[in-house]
Amino acid sequence: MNPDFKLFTYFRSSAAYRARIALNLKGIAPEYAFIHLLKEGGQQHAAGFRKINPQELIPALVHDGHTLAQSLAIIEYLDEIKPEPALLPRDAPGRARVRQVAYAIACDIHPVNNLRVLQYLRDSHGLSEEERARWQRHWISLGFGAIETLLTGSVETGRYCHGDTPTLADICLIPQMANGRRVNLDFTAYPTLLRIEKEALAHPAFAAARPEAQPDAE
Ligand SMILES: N[C@@H](CCC(=O)N[C@@H](CS)C(=O)NCC(=O)O)C(=O)O
Repeated sequence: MNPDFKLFTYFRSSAAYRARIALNLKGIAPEYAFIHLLKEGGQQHAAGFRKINPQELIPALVHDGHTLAQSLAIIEYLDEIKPEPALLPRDAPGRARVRQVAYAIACDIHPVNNLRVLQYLRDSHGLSEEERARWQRHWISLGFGAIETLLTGSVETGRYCHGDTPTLADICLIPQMANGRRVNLDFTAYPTLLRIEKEALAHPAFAAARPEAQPDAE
């Protein structure tokens, strides 16, 4: 364990899953602080955690006197303080392409399916569990359809989303695919995503970051 790094995480959180993959790829084994998103009305809303992240979202990372939140900011921070292995390509068009995939997931798919959104749909609009799952499938499939087209049509796609090594794009993709599986998304239309997922989950850094491999898994 590397006690210089402390990650606030929850096994089922796909944003925390991104941070866990990045830490594993960098060979950093942080101390974990587990924040249960459902127990006690959601431990992310407790006063103690609000001081860590006023957004009341995980992940958060404490390192070297800095308290960071937002998974992509955390991952780029890790990439800057420990540049190898690089999580972004060296060339500007490559970096833009990797970020395009990452943001399509982190900015467009994930936010509308977040726990607090689903709780609002339940509490203020009376949506049932199945209606909320259908909502999630709708937004995930819309995003995955575009990403599948982008990746399949590009010579820059390799064993991973960009070339033959994991990047920020894969770090966002694999957790989002896990979320899709939780709501029984049909993956038939995404053969390239499935191929990349298989490749990634054979990588120890991704395998060790899976929700079911976490100490707080239920
Ligand atoms: N854009 C943020 C999203 C963070 C986020 O939404 N985390 C979720 C778990 S995946 C969360 O903490 N949800 C708690 C809630 O909705 O109350 C990031 O990338 O870190």
